[in-house]
Amino acid sequence: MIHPITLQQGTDWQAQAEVFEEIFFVFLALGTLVGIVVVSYTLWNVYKYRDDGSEPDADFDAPVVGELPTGQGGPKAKKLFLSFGLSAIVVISLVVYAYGLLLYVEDGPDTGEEGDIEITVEGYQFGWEFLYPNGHSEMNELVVPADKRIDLTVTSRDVWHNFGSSDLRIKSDAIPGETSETWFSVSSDEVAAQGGEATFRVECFELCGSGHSAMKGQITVIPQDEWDEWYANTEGDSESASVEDADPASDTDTSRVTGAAIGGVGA
Ligand SMILES: [Cu+2]
Repeated sequence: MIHPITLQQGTDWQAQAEVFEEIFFVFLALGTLVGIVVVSYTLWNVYKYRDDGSEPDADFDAPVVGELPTGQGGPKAKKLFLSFGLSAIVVISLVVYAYGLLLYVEDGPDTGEEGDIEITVEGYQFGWEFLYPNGHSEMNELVVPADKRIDLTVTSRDVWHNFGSSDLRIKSDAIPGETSETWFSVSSDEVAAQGGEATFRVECFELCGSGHSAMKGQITVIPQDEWDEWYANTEGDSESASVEDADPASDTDTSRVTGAAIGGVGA
């Protein structure tokens, strides 16, 4: 039922996709159960109180359409309170349960001393720039290690965008001058299942201009050791980035400086 993408190896983490899947199935199961009970009980009563042509008992207190069956404390009142009571219990339990899970979706799992990887995502017409803590930036491809919690700070350098991946069930506004947060994590099991490199499509979910539908990117998840090596090789960028920081007028990298500054505020 649950796609293995979401399972976090050796931890009690639940990825967002897994949480949403769980909520969906709990609501589906309960809705089906309640539906079966209500429809069966209705049909049973339709049969029981059918008009069979005979005269009703003189003392039979037949319900009237639209009447609230209070029954003056009689058996009908018990049924009313029972059905209201059960409905209230079901609804309140679902609200508390779903709200608890959604709080978890907001906060993410506790990563302990391991720490997270914080990346700034900057949308632009028409693409995505990913800025790493060391100043390295990637266009349209976010390369991250497996089994790590990845924290994204999402913003935009021009118009409103919306960063998201349907596969990972993540989605976050990208608004100029503002930041929003989301997180995800992919297990090494999933990376192994996809042949050593798991890829997920990234799309823009806010109509942002003529190139909106082509505003695609990719999240690539690789094993931790491979990622460490890859990341170490991006170090050179950080020096050039800091040089560029000193010169915000430099044309192509103004955006990078802006992104880093916004990332700093958001962090
Ligand atoms: Cu867009």
